[in-house]
Amino acid sequence: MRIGMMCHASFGGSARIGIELAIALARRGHRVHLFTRTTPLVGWDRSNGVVLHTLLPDAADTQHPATLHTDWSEGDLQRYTEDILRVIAAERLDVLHFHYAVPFAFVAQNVRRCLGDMAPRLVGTLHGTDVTHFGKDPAVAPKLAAALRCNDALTTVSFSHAELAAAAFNLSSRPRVVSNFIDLARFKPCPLTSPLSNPARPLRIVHVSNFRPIKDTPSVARIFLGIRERLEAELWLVGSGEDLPAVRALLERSCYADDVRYLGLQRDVAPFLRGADLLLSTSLYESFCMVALEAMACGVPVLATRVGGLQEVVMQGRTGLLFPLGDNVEAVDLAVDLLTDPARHEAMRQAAIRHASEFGVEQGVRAYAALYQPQVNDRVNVHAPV
Ligand code: GMT
Repeated sequence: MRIGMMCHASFGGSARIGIELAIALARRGHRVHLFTRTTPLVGWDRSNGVVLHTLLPDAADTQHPATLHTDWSEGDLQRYTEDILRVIAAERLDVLHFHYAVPFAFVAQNVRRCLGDMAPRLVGTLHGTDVTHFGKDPAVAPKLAAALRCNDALTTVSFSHAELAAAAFNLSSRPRVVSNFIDLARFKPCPLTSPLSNPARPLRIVHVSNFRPIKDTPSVARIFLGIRERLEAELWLVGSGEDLPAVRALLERSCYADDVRYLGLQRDVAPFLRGADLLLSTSLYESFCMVALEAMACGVPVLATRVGGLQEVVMQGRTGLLFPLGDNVEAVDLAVDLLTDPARHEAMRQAAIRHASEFGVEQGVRAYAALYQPQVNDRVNVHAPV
């Protein structure tokens, strides 16, 4: 097939899924065009077989790399749409698929407006704050809902997020669920023995995020300090973002400041996950939580808030432990119990590896490729006037 893919270029799960899907489809012999604002920051290699179309030179993007650039100017949107229309005409694209609705659902809507039924099959994937943030914004939500109705198929990454999306945009049916996927060749445990059986190093808790308020990273600090009062442990913080200075200040005021490592933004988080005993996620909401899946694939149990799609990604009590949002005391108790029980930790680690093996690239590619074929029943939204 001839496929166009739109996604953000920054760090972040939706960009990674869009880019990895594009590359995987190209490897399977499809002709794939990727449309991004600037060159993707993660996972991009010119020899990957995907044709990259960027709107701007890389130096023109001055936003923090962990931020999704959603507020495009009208001019940028128009030029991006025109570039895509040119490629559709020249290459006769069969499919145009976006990952993350803002601003790409509006581009798909423009394509529908220009080409009507001659448009390629339009597929949209909702990822997170495109629903939870923009779906609540009265200035954006109605327009976004109208744009989403232009798609032939709409998907999202978990059942709980599908429910939220249907309510936020008043959709006639829930988006289909296509789970996120990871490269299991990259996210794998090493060595295959429990890190807990290595007395030579302290227990290691890792947190990976973009340190936005939705990640509630001050709770990462508080939970770690609670654990540290009861156990020798260190905290690895991977990533960067607006709340990192406050988190750092909180940790540096404590007597365990020397037990924290600040590792910054990393293109490849696998080595940091692999060296950890526990992944800690304190998000107020996650539609999925890619890093939870990546950690499990590396043999690292997850301790996370019981929110959104995390309840589908982590098997409670088997591949990780979920605690009620805001109950940091419970989180500390759960962590200490697990980290002081090597047999239970090892069982959880093995279960996590097995469970994550069901989320390989092949599964994701197969599910999306099926959606690219026109089907009678999959029109979540019959075309409304645009
Ligand atoms: O929605 C966002 O805030 C950003 C988005 C992204 O591009 O990283 O994250 C969402 O999509 C990821 C990939 O599907 C999910 O793993 C994240 O859970 C989700 N974030 C939220 O729901 C807050």
